Amino acid sequence: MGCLLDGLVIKDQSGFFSVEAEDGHIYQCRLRGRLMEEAQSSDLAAIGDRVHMRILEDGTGTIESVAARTSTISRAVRTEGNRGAGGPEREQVIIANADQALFVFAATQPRPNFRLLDRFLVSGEKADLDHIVIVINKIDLDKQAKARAAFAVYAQLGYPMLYTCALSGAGIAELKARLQGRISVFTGPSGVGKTSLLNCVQPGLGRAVKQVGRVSQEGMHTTRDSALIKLDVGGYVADTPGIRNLTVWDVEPEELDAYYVDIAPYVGACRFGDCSHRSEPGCAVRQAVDTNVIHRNRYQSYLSLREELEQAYALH
Ligand SMILES: Nc1nc2c(ncn2[C@@H]2O[C@H](COP(=O)(O)OP(=O)(O)O)[C@@H](O)[C@H]2O)c(=O)[nH]1
Ligand SMILES: [Mg+2]
Ligand SMILES: [Zn+2]
Repeated sequence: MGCLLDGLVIKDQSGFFSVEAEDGHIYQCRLRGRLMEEAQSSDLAAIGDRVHMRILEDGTGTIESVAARTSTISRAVRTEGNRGAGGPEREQVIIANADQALFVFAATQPRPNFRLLDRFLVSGEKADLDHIVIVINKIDLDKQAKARAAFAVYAQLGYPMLYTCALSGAGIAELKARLQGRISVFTGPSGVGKTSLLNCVQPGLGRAVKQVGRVSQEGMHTTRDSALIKLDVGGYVADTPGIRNLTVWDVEPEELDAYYVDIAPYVGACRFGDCSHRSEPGCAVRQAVDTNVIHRNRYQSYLSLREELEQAYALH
């Protein structure tokens, strides 16, 4: 009844999957019926998934099983039919098995938004990615190395930093080496030079990875199609509308401290197990802030994001 092959899901068009077999051939696949029924609370297959497919006589395939994921970037979405008003949430998997995320900011023009970077980092930590890289582009505009100084706190946290210039090609070899052989998420605010950088890595790559969310004139997402774009050097870059608006709404307020890598080590030393690190006595996190072991800006960022998450949860 048809041969079984292993493959990688490289495209998801509203439930029609393109699966790349190990020999490079791409099969159009659907989920096997029984798998569809199980796909209620979370997406059963997503780009990046390693699957087992059965090849049918007409050359298409059915996805028979999906391998356990090493990482999942997802977001909570309202179940359809409720028009976003109440109803249970389901998990929408944006990408499975991503090896790394590269968060791109400009040294200036636009000025770096560190709160947004912190949100990205929380998402990356929550997804349990192997590598989280910060890319600072437009270093040609950073004449006095002000941006480098402002980002220094993130270098101290241990995140790999890449300094690039899409105009001169500075740092591109390093970027390419980072992307090689991995499944990467490449995202950041608009105007920072993502498209330019990708075009430096590989001609035409910037066009292939649009990252625009494909929003129609009415402001509605017309599709949530997503794909993995293959790199000449090996590896893939994700092109998925969900990534651009990577939010942290599926992070519960109480777990947020675990995703601030500078705060997390102190949480266990707080007097109260459920310490929010705001005003409780015996808070080890606040003590670390007072002794400048945790950067004050990061602590403020944690507080404001926690506040936002609490308000969002209170609404449900
Ligand atoms: N000075 C300078 N400008 C850059 C650099 N990279 C991109 N740009 C410019 O920044 C603008 C936005 O770039 P683009 O790649 O479209 O950004 P995206 O929105 O992140 O994809 C364009 O005008 C680019 O020419 C850089 O390294 N240095
Ligand atoms: Mg762009
Ligand atoms: Zn505390």
